[in-house]
Amino acid sequence: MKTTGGTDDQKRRAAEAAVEAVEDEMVVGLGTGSTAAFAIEALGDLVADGMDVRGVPTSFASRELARDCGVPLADLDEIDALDLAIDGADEVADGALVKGGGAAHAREKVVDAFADRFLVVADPSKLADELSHPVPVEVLPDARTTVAAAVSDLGGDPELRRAERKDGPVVTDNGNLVLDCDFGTIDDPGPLAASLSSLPGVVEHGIFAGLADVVYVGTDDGVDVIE
Ligand code: ABF
Repeated sequence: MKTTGGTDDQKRRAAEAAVEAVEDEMVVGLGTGSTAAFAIEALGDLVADGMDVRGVPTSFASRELARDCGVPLADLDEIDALDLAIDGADEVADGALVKGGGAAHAREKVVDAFADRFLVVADPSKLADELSHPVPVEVLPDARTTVAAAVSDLGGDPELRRAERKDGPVVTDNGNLVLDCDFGTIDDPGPLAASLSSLPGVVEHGIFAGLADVVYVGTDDGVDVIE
């Protein structure tokens, strides 16, 4: 699935602007995806300069990158508080997000929601007037057909996410499957989010409504900050 249309420079600018909010002794949620990766690298630079920071990864990929960048890690269940989370998005509209292009949205939502402040890093291709990106829904493998039927009843068009380079479905870090559910334009994300959450077999969906505190949008010559 295509997760981005922005340039690396745009993503790096957004990520580095968000990392300016990091202070000594903070615990920081580490997002997943190519934009959040630039934030992890910038955090590694701060650690190399002597800052005392720990990161809580949202995926196997962000854990591995943080290790490579020298960012000390903590697990969510061993910390009392999380100062910041810095994470990407597939689409941003009026403060609401669709996430899950990296199939990491279940852990991302736990970490991003727990953080005192959730900073979104994005490029201009992610901005929209209304959400319309297909909503990733992580499902227990056995619930794939029942959830797909329920999504259809809600007006969505579910499609099992398949691995690009392998024959078979994408399997999440949690051992589950992902249904990408096209609802067309989502006029009001809150009620749809609640409906999806209520379906038996749904582990988590990619609508993040009311969670983001700030959106940093990297452009060709700077960063737009949306609060
Ligand atoms: C993760 O990575 C996802 O929730 C989101 O889907 C995706 C964004 O990736 P990128 O920054 O590469 O566009 O944050």
